Amino acid sequence: MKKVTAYANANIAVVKYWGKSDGLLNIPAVSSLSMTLDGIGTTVSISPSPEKNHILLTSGQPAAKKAKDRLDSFLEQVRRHYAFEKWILVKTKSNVPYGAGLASSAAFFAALSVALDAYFERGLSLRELSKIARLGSGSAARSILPGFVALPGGEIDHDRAHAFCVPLNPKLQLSMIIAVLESKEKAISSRQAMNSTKASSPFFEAFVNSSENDFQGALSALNDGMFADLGAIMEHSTLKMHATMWGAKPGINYLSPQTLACMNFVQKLRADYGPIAYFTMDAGPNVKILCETQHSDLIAKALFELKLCEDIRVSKPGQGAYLLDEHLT
Ligand code: 2P0
Repeated sequence: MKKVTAYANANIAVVKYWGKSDGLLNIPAVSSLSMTLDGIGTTVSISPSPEKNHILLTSGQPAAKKAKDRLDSFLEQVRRHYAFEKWILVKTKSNVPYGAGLASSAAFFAALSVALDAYFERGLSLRELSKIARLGSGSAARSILPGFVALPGGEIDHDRAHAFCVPLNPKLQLSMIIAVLESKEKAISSRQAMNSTKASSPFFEAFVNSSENDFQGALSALNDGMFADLGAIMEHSTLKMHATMWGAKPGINYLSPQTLACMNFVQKLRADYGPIAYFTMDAGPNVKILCETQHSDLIAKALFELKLCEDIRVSKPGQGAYLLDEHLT
């Protein structure tokens, strides 16, 4: 029986994607920039389905209806662009908590796209794979690629909305510390929250209009090796994104008291030691801290001593999505 397996790392946005310019094609309203993590991600195996429908097993168990419906609509979309006829069994296993703002859907759809390509023997380019992954999840388009990755957004079509690798000045040796404060699934999905923000927040237009400046600034900071500039842009983009959500009707809040305590911790680090660490948060309370690798162990240790975290992971820039020889059972 034919089996294909792929793995993709999660990624964390430095310049945030929030809102879509095209909901059907899942094209982001703004350009975004992320770091692909190392060793934090999802494996996906594909084999023929024994039934006349697709099947999704998560860690060996039938997936929740919401996840299965999302898989079905993704496969339907993919079929429209890259025709295929078969029913498939998708098995997935992740070391990222699902739906907790830790980019689990990015890793899943990136791995699934690479696995589908191999399963149907298409030999698609990374550019095409990124476009397919984007149909599943905007952030997944970035997890196809390694290191620092950009995804253009705005009024662009399907062909142009693919990720590309961003050159990094070799003097920048960066790490991301993941402070897992809560690993339970969020009450409102990013997709719902984005759509509601776009429809009702008076701040959304300002977020979109000011994002290109953040994006260009981050590209320059990476190219010029300016860590403090990159970190400041990341915090600015993050806080604007959350402020935009707070302005939705009803307001959307993903942050918790522990999130604010972590943000204060990072600000205190800078007050005491200079520009060594910057925070970002996604669609959940968990905090990610960007730092230079030389400081990552000390910062992680100080964070641990705060006793706020369920788990702390430290990650360097990781590889793009790739095929594996071993399959999920
Ligand atoms: C990002 N996030 O740039 C932003 C920042 C969360 C906050 O992309 O609707 O799962 O599937 O395209 O990619 C999370 O949203 O949303 C996300 P869809 P996605 O990483």
